[in-house]
Amino acid sequence: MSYENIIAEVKGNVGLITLNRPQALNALCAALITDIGEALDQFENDENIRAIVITGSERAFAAGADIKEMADYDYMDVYKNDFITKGWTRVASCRKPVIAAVAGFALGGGCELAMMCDIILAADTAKFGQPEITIGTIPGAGGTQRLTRAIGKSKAMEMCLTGRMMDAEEAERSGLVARVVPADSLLEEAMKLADKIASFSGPVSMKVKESVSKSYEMTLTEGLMFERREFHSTFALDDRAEGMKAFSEKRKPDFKHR
Ligand code: CO8
Repeated sequence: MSYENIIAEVKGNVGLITLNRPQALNALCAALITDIGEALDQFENDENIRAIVITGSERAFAAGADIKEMADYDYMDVYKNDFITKGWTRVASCRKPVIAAVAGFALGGGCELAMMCDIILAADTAKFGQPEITIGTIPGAGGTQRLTRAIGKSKAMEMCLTGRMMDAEEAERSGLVARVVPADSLLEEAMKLADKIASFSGPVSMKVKESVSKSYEMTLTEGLMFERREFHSTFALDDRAEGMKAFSEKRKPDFKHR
């Protein structure tokens, strides 16, 4: 499958999307967002894919929405078309686990794209920021919401109100990223992580993703009930029976992803 703005590849049981607009530091033009959505559709429809990695280049994961593309929009253009919502929500609505492997700049929409993923793995060169205020606008795809939930109000306010960038070490300390790795092993580490996830039962990892994601949306009581019902539902899976049987028989489980 070939795209203009991304490279989409299948590597074993992992779908890999590499943002590929080097001339614009992977700025997220509308066509690139459409490409990501189509690649995710393909990966979600492929039974053999059980984890997805989204990455950029050494220099930039993505330097934000394409400022040159949006510069001439007026209010009615963005309001009538519900600019941003279309296409963008595709990443957050993906049911399979998605890892963002971030090196270099993850700014504005780039930081928001990373935060729509389930796990952020950062190279030691990564820089996160919401610089929209410096160009007279505000984050529009989750920067004021997901960043605040990830790192807390004070730091999120500081970043969104000043546009300051956070380096990888601070991002890990603040809970924005899962782990920092040397830049030259970022993709290898991300693929290892994705392979590990893909080695487990596909429907079970989807249930884990759905349950953890619900913790953002529900009260604790509702979330605990949701989790318990999902836990109960795993008892309908062949993979749950196989996993527990294999443990008793001291062997590796042979998951069939059903
Ligand atoms: N949009 C369009 N082009 C960009 C962008 C961008 N966001 N970022 C970089 N580029 C282009 C530059 O214009 C330049 O192109 P050219 O060579 O033709 O002049 C090329 O990429 C290289 O960039 P620089 O020369 O500026 O490289 P530097 O290393 O000097 O600087 C920076 C790197 C600091 C990343 C700098 O490019 C920069 O500040 N970029 C803009 C960052 C920014 O403000 N991002 C937020 C954008 S607004 C946003 O994301 C709102 C999100 C809303 C949700 C998403 C809706 C789609």
